[in-house]
Amino acid sequence: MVSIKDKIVLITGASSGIGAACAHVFAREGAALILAARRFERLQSVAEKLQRTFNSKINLLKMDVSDRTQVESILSSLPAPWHEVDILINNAGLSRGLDKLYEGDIQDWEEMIDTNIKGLLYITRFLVPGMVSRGRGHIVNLGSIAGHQTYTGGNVYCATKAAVRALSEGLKLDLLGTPIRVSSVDPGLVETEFSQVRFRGDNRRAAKVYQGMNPLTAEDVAEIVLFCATRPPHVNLSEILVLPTDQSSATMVDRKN
Ligand code: 8X3
Repeated sequence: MVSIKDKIVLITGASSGIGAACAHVFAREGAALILAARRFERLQSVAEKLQRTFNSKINLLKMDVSDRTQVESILSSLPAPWHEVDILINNAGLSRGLDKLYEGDIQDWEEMIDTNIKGLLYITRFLVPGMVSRGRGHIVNLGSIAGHQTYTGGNVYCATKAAVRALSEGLKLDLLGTPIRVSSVDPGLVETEFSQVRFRGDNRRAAKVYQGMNPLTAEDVAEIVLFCATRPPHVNLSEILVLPTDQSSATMVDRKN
């Protein structure tokens, strides 16, 4: 395992779920964190806990990745040395609804496309040139099994994750000849607020997604992100599809009740 102590790690969507779990494991390994999210109070409570436990250096950004002007102005005002991001974890993302495409809510589509694709692009476009000029860096994108297999009602969400997959591949191609690494970590069912967000707070419907099966936890995924980031410099884990043992495809899930 290569040390990431004092490396600067920027995590989007860090106020909860996989983002907050990544913050925890990277703080545990001694990284300096830039945590970004829209929900600033939740971000503060994540940061306070990490500072208490690991005495971490943390910079918080109240940022909506889908707002290009905001992304550019906030990232350009990062003080030295914080702007020298070593590891970018593009985690911010969401799903909205499971409607048939021809009945879908266009506002839901905009939100998913703006966050999952355009948000990832804005941050990446801003930070990767610095990585190239410094000759070091790693981008880890959070994809999904939904980018590999489309499921009923998944239409636009699946399309955004297929786009993330294509963007990870495209970025790796474009960075060939540099030492910058690109990884895509693509989980199946992970029990986070993901389904509550998808179903807009319908907790019963959200709970059914994980009913009778043993889903991944945010921590399971965060440890895999850390594993990608701590390989020797010549090792690029390009794509990792990670499923719960109780899941074998986007739609095949073994439920005990
Ligand atoms: C989250 C996994 O299967 O609910 O991206 O789309 S799934």
